[in-house]
Amino acid sequence: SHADASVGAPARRRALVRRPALNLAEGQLTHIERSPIDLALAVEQWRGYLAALADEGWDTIEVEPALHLPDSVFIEDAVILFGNLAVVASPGAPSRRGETVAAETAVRALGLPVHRLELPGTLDGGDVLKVGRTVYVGRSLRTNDAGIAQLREILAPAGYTVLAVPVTKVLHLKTAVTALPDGTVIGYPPLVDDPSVFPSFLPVPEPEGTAVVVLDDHTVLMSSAAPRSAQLFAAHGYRVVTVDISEFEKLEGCVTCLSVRVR
Ligand code: CIR
Repeated sequence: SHADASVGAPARRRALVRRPALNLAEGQLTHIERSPIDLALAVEQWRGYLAALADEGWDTIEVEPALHLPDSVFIEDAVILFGNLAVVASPGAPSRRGETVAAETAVRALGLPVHRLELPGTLDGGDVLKVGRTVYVGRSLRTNDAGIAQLREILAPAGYTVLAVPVTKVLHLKTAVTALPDGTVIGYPPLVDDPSVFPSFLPVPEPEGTAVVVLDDHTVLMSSAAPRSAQLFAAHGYRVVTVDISEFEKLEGCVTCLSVRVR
């Protein structure tokens, strides 16, 4: 017999990421005022985000960079995974439509079955919140009814229920709400249109505290800009990993949009 080095080592998981564009500072803004972006700092923060994922057992796979598509770093908007099913988005902002080509190539390279949403339907991945087999989709400035209907048709055979929810106060549904590992939906109440659509809702005290990436059943990744929300999650028994993503927050981005987790 021989020693097996993999025994006892937890399997590493994977996430898609995309390096920031050179013209990141020209990214879309809808609800906040433009403030100067430090590109070097943004790249450093992006590397810090990758390092935090790596420390937590996640390997990152780089989607081919799109150095002149300013919002391409927000890869979550371009492709959505449901188990091993991939859905290529139909970006609501014309400036972002070029982002899906390489995102599709990346999920095909993973060997996943791929579906594609088509215009006139629009849907951004940031509007999609999965909680078990329920998929909440924000009806927003980026995501329309036709996009939601296409997604519902794709997901029905896989046993997912798609529920459209209103989003008027923020860019994307996941700017307002995400979910803890146990399925509790969290959100900063002034930004949430209708918290009553979620069976279990926990208010957080800061706008940057609404976004968590579930790293495992006990651990979440979140912005360092929301320390009181981090304390709240710790009080609920979670281990919290924080990253500084200030340059991306200035562009209405958050921790979730910087990667697509392959589960
Ligand atoms: C945009 O307006 O499209 C980008 N500046 C921000 C996208 C953030 N993505 C997300 O919340 N999923």
